[in-house]
Amino acid sequence: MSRLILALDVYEREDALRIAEEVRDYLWAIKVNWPLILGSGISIISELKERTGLPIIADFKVADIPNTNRLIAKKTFEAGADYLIAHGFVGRDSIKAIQEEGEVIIVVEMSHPGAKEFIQPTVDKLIELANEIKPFGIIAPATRPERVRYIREKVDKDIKILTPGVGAQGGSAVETLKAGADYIIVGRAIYKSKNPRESAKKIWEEIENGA
Ligand code: NUP
Repeated sequence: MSRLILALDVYEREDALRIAEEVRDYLWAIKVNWPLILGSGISIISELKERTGLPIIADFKVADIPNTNRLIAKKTFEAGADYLIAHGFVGRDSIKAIQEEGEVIIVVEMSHPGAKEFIQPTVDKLIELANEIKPFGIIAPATRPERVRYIREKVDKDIKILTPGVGAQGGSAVETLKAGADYIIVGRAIYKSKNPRESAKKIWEEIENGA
């Protein structure tokens, strides 16, 4: 099974469906984020699922009180999403409210430079939270393989590590997998490519050969 996740951050429905169909053979799942939902509506989730047969991860980075998190999660899972990404810093109760509706993925450390300001100092506590409430997975930065290694050592083995930051943000798929990541998330390096299928294939091959 593939370990590549496509971050499909385009606005238009037609672009999203075309790219998804072109690259689906090399993917484990498709991640949708606000740009696509705001551009094409929530129904794009079920359309992508029907066209590709792949799991859909809703990257909404939910960060609210338990009741609002629950209301958001209900609609997201009803729309066909298989996983919902949420921030852990809002606390256990907010995450548990999502878990009552479906599978959650918690952000433990983000991939951009600004993550060093507030998120990185909190990582140990977010790992503790993950180990306690056992989400499907956590997000860790492919831009910092040494941090993926650190997080992998501390987080329970059965919790998957999903890592954005490969390609456009400068991270390497092979280095990130060596550090202990389970899945590689790639957006622009695939959907902005002149030939998305070729680009996805190349990254897939890197993952298969180098990991
Ligand atoms: O820490 C994170 N970094 C990150 O890039 C957490 C994320 N969810 N993402 C998302 O992954 C980001 O919003 C985008 O959807 C994708 C990376 O896209 P790209 O940099 O490969 O284009």
